[in-house]
Amino acid sequence: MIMKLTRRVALTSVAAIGILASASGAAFADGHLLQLRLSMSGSETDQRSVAMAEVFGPAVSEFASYEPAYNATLFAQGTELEAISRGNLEMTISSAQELAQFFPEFSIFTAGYVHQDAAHQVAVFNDPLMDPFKQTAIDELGVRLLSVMYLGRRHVNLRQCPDELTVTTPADLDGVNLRMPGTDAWQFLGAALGASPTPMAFSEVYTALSTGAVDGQDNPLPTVVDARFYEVTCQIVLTSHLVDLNYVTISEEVWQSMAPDQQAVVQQAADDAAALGRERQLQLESELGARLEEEGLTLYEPDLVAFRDAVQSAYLGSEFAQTWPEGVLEQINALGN
Ligand code: KDO
Repeated sequence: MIMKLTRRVALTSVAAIGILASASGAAFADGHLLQLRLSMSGSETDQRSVAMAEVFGPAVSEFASYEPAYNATLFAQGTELEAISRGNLEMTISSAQELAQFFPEFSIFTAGYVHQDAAHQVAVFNDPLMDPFKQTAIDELGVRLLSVMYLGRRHVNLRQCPDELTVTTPADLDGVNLRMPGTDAWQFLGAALGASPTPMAFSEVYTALSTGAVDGQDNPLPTVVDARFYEVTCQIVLTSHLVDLNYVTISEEVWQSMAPDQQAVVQQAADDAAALGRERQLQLESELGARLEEEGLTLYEPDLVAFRDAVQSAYLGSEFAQTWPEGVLEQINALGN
């Protein structure tokens, strides 16, 4: 059963941050810098991190100190939104799957084979169809979605070599213990692919693959390289089952503590960082297949029609689909090719 998580914590006032912003927006009246800590489970070399550090941090530096924490060292994967809501964190790079824990209707953005590509993600995020979703996150959780970041096409990455297991259709994943991140929406996707999903934090995946605690994991090629999963796996089945995204998010209370021109700088900085990260991630995706083959992995496309049909029908018949606002799936589809 899908639980609608209610907002479990009341927003606390972020008194330390609520100091009056200057009229110029260049700095705060007392000269202090606004602390913007961003917690994420990705590494420092992940292109989303690099783009934020190269673009976002410098762009806001006149009035804010951008302080990223990588590899879930500040908050565990999946706990960041609640930390923002409680006033314990200012920013994160969140997934729709995590937002769906609070607001099940966000699961529409987690469904396999819905987003078509990076441009489609941007079109969806900037379309008025997103407005009620964004407003709900602000009103109910105190979290503002600033921009959409491209993570990439998720594929199935297995320890077994193709001579032990060749995957053509979802039926071939029957009994495969596939690590998926730990929320209902992620677990559903793993099951829709035909596998037996196991919830696990990103930081534990390398060890689990190397010991055989799981048979595989799913992530885009840049993540397979960045996290060195290629060292402990043998094949990548190019399912492209999810064109994955993250939202650059900020505490609404922090946002409201800023002057309008500071807000404009933060918004532009997030958009610019997302654009650079997207461009680089797309470039990496186009190059890394060859690199992974050099590392000894086998990459191949399965029967994509069989995967798409199975995954789409699993979603349409699910409790998730019942939470999707009327007509939004059609609007999303209309924004694609
Ligand atoms: C993962 O845990 O597999 C995932 O790819 C999920 C994403 O939403 C994102 O959180 C990502 O991990 C981390 O940022 C690590 O790259």
